[in-house]
Amino acid sequence: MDPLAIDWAALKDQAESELQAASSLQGVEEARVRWLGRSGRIALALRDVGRLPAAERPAAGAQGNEVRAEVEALVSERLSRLEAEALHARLAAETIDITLPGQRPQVGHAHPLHQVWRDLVRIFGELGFAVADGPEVETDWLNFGALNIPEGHPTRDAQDSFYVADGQLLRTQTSPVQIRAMQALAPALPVRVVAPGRVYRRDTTDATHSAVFHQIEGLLVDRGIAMSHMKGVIAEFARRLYGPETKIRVRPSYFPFTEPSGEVDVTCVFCHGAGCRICKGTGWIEIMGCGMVHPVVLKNGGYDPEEVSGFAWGMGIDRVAQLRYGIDDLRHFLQNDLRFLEQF
Ligand code: 2NM
Repeated sequence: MDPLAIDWAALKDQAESELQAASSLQGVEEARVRWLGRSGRIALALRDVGRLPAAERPAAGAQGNEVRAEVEALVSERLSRLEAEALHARLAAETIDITLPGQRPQVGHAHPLHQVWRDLVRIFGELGFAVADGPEVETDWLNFGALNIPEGHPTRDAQDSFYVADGQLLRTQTSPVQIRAMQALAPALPVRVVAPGRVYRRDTTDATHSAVFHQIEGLLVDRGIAMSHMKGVIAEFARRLYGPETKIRVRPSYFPFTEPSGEVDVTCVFCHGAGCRICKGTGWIEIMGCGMVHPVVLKNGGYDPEEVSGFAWGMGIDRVAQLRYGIDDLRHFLQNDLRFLEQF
């Protein structure tokens, strides 16, 4: 072979094998510069074409241009292959396994006492009673006086109240809310409210007593209200709370703000009246106190006891919750121990 002849086929083979060996985009770029750059192997070889005998130049030049086009094509082919491989690798690496269990968010729930609170409010709501509320720090007058509990009355001693200042105290019952409701509504009729809430009495805390507990009291005032209405409402409430077979009985009792007054028992929710440990063999469980609103209380609420009458009742929310969940110690409800609370 002519010592000046250019072996284009060999150049092309060498370029091809270097490009095949380039395994990264950077490697291909380096090979491109090496072969196709301004002083790359192909440019240099094309320069050599000028030193060939004139007769050989056109063919050698044409062959050189062809090889350059082929190497250019090889470069772009190699680039797109490597780009495709990189994309596939990325897609494989970024795959998420949708069958893996996710991380569940921790969802909280209402305190067991509040679950019972909401149930009771819902049932009375279905029976037509609106919710009323009032402050936990009350005046002596609304907590006691207006409710027919004058100074010196033994009921005051029994509640051994927490007085704060200026004749104010932590309410010992939610009844002052009922007085407030009457005063706000009078002379409109009917008054049909329940007052759920936290109350305070200076009790020595033990399994069955707490200085802080919860009550829901109800009040209905209208013309011509009799005890039969009271028993009907309470019986329906008991059926909705404990089931359609539930019966009630009302025993005589005493409250300063009602006359007559009664205690309401329901047939035992555990033995249905047969007698068990929970009802101490009686078949009955006490759930609330009730009575016909005392004329003095109606007057303090802004109503004329000659014109209207009403009934009221009060029950302990904590006690309903204790019965429902079988809790033997009231203090569990107040200690905020998650091991306890998470069970409800
Ligand atoms: C009870 C029992 C009986 C009661 C009375 C009143 C008011 F304000 F109307 F006079 N509110 N709640 C009442 C009656 C509460 O709790 C054992």
